[in-house]
Amino acid sequence: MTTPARDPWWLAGVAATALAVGLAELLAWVTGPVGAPLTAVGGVIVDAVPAPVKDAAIALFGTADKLVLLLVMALGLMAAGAGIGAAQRGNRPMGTVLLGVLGLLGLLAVFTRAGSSPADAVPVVVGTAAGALFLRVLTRRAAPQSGPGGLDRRGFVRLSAAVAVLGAAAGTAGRWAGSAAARIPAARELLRIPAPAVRETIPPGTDVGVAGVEPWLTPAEDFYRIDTALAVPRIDVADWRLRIHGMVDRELSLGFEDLTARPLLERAVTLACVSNTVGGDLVGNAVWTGVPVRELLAEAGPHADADMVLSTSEDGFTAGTPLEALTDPGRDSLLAVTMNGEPLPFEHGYPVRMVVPGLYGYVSATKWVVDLEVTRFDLDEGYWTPRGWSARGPIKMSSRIEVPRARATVDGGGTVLAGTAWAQPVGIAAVQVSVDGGDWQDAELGAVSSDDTWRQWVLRRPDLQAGEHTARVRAVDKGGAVQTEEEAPPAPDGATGLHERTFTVR
Ligand SMILES: Nc1nc2c(c(=O)[nH]1)N[C@H]1C(S)=C(S)[C@@H](COP(=O)(O)O)O[C@H]1N2
Ligand SMILES: [Mo]
Repeated sequence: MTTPARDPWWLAGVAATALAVGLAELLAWVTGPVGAPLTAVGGVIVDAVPAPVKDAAIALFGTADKLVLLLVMALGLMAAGAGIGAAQRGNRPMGTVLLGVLGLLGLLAVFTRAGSSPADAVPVVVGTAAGALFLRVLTRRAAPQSGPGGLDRRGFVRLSAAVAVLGAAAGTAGRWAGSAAARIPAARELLRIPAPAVRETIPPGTDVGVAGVEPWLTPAEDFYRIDTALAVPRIDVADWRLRIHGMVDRELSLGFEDLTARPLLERAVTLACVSNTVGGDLVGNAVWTGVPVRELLAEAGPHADADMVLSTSEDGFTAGTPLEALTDPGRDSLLAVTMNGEPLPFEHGYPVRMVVPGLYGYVSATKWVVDLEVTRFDLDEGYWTPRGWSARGPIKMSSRIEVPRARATVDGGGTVLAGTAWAQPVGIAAVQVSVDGGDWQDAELGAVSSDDTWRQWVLRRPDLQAGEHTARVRAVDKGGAVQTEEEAPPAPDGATGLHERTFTVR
């Protein structure tokens, strides 16, 4: 059986090829840029072209040289598609076979690229299969004996043209989205942020050296993450701007380089989430560098009757921070650009976030921050305030037992209790432990670089007898306040109560 000669099979071939390549480009947006066939084949061409030809192309087309290469490849693919269509007309499975060969060449190109993995085959394989399926469907329905469901010449042309346009649109969308998605992580890797003008001195002994206690400095990948973002914003530093406005004498607008050209301050600060329960893990300590917010506010000149700064993120989250927490010379509130020595991870606010010692994250730690509006608590409110959380959120003093683990069995004679306590920005003066309702005993404290971080503690109790024991912990801050044992849930302004652990001594 041959297909009717009246139909423009070259168009069907172009459509099948456009569908195959376009779908593959779209899928590569999901699976990663290495699997994009046009990029891979383009890379092979660029690698193969001799230097003088490359130089001539750049001289001729300038920065449009890549666009020209893409257009040339698109024209080449259309020619190949016309050939595939012609082959399908004359000798039915031949076009499908040629499309398969084209797909195989695409795959070979993908696997010559650096960093390719088996998953990068998916876009080309699925795209080629879709193109082949289209050819098969068209071949069946264009056959004269296919009956009522059959295609006449007009239907054949319409369907082919529609699929060709669909393929081209998918490819364009995939390349556009893929280039944006790949460019920004690459820019983050290459970002050079000046060294801080003022460094934090971290003394030895911040870690008390007990296995099982959270490290004093939390690695970024283990740092708790809380936000309302369904998709993590990916902001191009070149596009980032911060506007400072509202009740100020002078509005300010800064780009990323305007910000990092200022002297950067390095500070270790422990962040905590208001949703953290007593003994919970929505708390972490990192070293941040950034520009003190008070310096920018001083330039803007807040009005005397302002008492709040509403910070807004790129994705619309807002936090209302007391103005005095940002202008207080004794509290280094930062517009932070690094976390533990690296540009902020995307999840933690790249390229710029707020870090305010002593306030829960929901009223201060805006990630992906783009706007600071000086205002008043009686005029504006942050995202969580109308949702049942207090407008002001100072962090409540807390402490937890990390060792022994819950219901652990420990060897007698060497019982060690250890954990972490925090009371930023006042600072921890003492941590006390009571076992089985006995006297409160002072634990040994780890070193800290300031009062804005948590502090490790350890208490050795070799005297504990075999059997089950329950320990409770409480902190005392440098103002003399003792952590309350009164229990409160996280809402509306932070949990209270004492953490306890039950364990067995063998
Ligand atoms: N843009 C934005 N920033 C935000 C939030 C958010 O939902 N969106 N959540 C806040 C809350 S509730 C907390 S506890 C901290 C958590 O910061 P982290 O995810 O870096 O640990 O970010 C704050 N900043
Ligand atoms: Mo939070």
